[in-house]
Amino acid sequence: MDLLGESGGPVRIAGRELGRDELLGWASAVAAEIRGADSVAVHATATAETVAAVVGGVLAGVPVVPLPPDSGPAERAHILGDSGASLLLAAGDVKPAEGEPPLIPVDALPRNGSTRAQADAGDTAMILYTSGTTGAPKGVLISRGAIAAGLDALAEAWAWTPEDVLVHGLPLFHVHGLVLGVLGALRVGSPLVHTGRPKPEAYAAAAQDGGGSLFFGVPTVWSRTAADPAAARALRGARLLVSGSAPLPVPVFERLADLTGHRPVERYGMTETLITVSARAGGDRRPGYVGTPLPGVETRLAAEDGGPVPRDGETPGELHVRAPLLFKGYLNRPDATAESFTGDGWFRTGDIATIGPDGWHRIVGRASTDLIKSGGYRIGAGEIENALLAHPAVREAAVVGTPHDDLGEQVTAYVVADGVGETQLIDFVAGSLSVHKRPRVVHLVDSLPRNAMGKVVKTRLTP
Ligand code: MCA
Ligand code: AMP
Repeated sequence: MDLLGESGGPVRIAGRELGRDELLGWASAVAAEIRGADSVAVHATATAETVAAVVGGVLAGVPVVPLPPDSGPAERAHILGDSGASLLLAAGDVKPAEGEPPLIPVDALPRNGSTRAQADAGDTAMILYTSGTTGAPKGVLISRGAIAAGLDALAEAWAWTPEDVLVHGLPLFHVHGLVLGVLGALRVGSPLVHTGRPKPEAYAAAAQDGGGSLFFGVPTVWSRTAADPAAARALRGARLLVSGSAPLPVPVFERLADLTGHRPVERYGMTETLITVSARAGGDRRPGYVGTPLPGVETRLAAEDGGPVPRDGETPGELHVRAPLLFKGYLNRPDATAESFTGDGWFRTGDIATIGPDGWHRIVGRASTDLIKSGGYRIGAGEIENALLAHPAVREAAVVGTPHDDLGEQVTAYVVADGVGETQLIDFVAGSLSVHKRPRVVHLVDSLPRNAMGKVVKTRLTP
């Protein structure tokens, strides 16, 4: 099955513009290099090389494993080792570390390839690494069919057509920036302007000079835009502003609506489920609500004992979803895959929601304090605790998300340690994990609050 649409506009990224034919010719040359591989890793900078490499994987029918380019050595080694990727696709100036797969220098490949392989809807297109509450990130297996179904549902919900010009500056190693933001444009056929980073002034310039009509951002991007009236006003000519990956604060929704003249469309999803719930281009948009299920998606709420929860718009429960766009499972983790589904086949999102009689969903929180959302990034407390505990001076560590005006939540660590300072610990974590996983705040404390079983009670953590 084909993931890409039959025709489409150019991709502009990092100051380069690739026409459709040039992109497909280049990606086909990548496909010729990787054909038959079990999976390939892509050093996923926001560049044309990344787009060509990912599309090359799609054309070759080879699963792509995007590597966050700033991931520290421990995280990178885990992703490469766990995925078993046999090749690394990157620009030629990237030097693989010892033990890493051999490099295919994407920039050195010709732009006139023609390799295409047959692939089925059930074949894995992407393996996206995402954090759980404990341990190292898990590889989420996403099929071609799920991506196609997810993108088609969004195109319908947002009236997204080749007439749109999609603009965003999100990272190319998550569902938001890569699946929606690159494959979405290539499937729908709309031109894409990637702004490098998602800065308000870059969005404003793309609206005015690039004809941008459809804009994607995480709430941090929209809150920064709302704080920059000149940039926000430049978006008045847009068609649709879409927010997702984390809760959009109501005051940001309202300020953005005042300045841009657009009530943003909010949508909710996960790496494991793609986007499942959204407001519609042609319908109502309500601050604080993420909309109604996309075509083909079923949702329900479950109480703590698994029992049903009324759809009264008030009673919260854990959100469960069932849909053709769900993931195939976690790579090498049948136990974790089984645990994430109920006995009757629904995926447990771990998010707490309400559903109104009219079907509108509101996300009110998460079941676990151990998953943090900072700037739209999903961060597992356990992974950071383990990184801190690797420091010889650290005896105990507990990590939580605390409110942050710009990022939604910030990573905050409580640490029992001897003779080490806060900054040293932040730098130590930065030495093994990605930039956004570094604690912003470290509290050195004498002890951690524990219950009778000896388990840390995170709700009782205070500086
Ligand atoms: C960061 N910095 C730090 C620390 N952390 N410095 C000291 N201590 C720390 N602990 C540095 C950074 O390196 C950066 O430096 C500077 O502080 C500012 O960082 P930050 O505040 O994080 O801002 P930013 O770099 O501008 O990033 C904000 C961002 C980013 C652009 C919104 O968080 C982002 O791209 N988020 C998108 C995440 C995303 O795509 N999620 C989708 C997941 P310097 O300036 O020197 O670099 S997919 C998903 O969720 C689903 C499916 C869905 O629903 O979409
Ligand atoms: P990730 O797997 O990185 O995509 O993170 C998925 C998580 O992001 C979900 O489980 C939610 O907790 C959160 N999330 C995504 N979109 C929204 C939204 N619109 N409102 C609130 N939370 C969201």
